Amino acid sequence: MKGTDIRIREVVITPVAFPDPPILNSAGVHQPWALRAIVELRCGDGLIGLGETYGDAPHLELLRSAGATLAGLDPFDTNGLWRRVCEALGGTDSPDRHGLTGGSSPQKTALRVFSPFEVACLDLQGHLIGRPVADLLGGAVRDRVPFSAYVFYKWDAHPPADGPASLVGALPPVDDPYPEAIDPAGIVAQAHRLIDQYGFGSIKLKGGVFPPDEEIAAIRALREAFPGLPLRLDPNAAWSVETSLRVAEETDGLLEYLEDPTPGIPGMAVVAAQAPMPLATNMCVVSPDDIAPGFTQGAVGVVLADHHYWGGLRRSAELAAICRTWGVGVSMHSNSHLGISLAAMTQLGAALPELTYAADTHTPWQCGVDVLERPLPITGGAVALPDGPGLGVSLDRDALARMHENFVRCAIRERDDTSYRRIFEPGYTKRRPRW
Ligand code: GKR
Ligand code: MG
Repeated sequence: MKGTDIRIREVVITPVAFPDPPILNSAGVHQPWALRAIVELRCGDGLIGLGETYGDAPHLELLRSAGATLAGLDPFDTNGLWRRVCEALGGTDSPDRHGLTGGSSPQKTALRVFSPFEVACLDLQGHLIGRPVADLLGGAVRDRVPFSAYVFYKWDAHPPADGPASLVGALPPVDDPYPEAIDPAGIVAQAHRLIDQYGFGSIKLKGGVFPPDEEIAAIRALREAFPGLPLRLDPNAAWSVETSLRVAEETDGLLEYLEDPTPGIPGMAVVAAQAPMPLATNMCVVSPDDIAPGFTQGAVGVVLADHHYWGGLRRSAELAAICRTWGVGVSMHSNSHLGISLAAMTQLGAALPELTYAADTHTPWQCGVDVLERPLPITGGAVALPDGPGLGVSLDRDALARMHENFVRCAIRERDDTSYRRIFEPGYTKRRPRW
């Protein structure tokens, strides 16, 4: 390292778009393109650190203003990074519109903007010392990180983009191997496909789409089809406390955890006090300020860490340590993402003694598209910690350029599952709780 100028010289933020199948949740349906931003921190000697984050327009604007202050920063100085990001944002509070990861605050906004830069700094640090990021997080406690099959209710295909649907711009070329799934048989068939291809050892059903009894029937069908696999159900706060308690009772013995059945810490606490299984969350304990109320009220038994909004990998490890102190389990949350995020989750998951459950990932829903030269494969339901230094992945510049071109040409600038669904069902609204 001696003689190398390791300071950051250039920050490059590239927004990209990739095809996203029409999968359903309690907010609506996924738009035809998912947006991400790829962050590159370039320092002396041509070294590049990579990060990945959301690609929505308001977030991009904040990334750019924070990124503009980073020249000259030492990539080992992540405290200095935090200071610069906070100064650049000046207390901005930028909520995400889909609301699937809880409320917003200036602190949560800063943690979200900081995250991809922190990951890129850790990637650089790893390259500089020739060690994987997991070593910078305390060392690997496992060499394979387990992920679960993420099963979604789904339309067969995006409706044709004429008439009002032209608002989203040209539809991506169809390369979606997953047929319609709107009932228990469709859900079981999709789970079989995911498990056959990736070997997942647990299953999460994204609920909150159909009336609860239909989703309970889907869980029963999954239990029958996969007697040995742990199951989870996540309706993204679509149910009242009363409905949540009924579903919890009816799924007794079927679920390893029930995720965000109802909105808010107080409601979750009432359900948690009576439910026979632990409650998990990526909606009510979603930032440092939520930890004390969430844990003292006993609202959750499992937190789904997500480095994209918990402030990067080190702060996610801190969150896991706090969970350990409180006897709360740890899993990992996912939104549509690409391979840099999967690599970051793998490095973190490898180094977290507290990871008590297989993590979520949307990777299969990318349908093979990525910005990486060699995306990390999921085999036997897990991702092996890569051998190389840093995150262990490198950019495919041609793919990055193509996916940036997708971004420029598609008309989507913010994730908005509700407005997209409303194009096809004019009366559709997002209601939490809905049942
Ligand atoms: O991608 O539709 C989706 C999911 O519903 C996602 O947005 C959620 O944030 O997967 C997430 C969850 O666990 O709530
Ligand atoms: Mg969830």
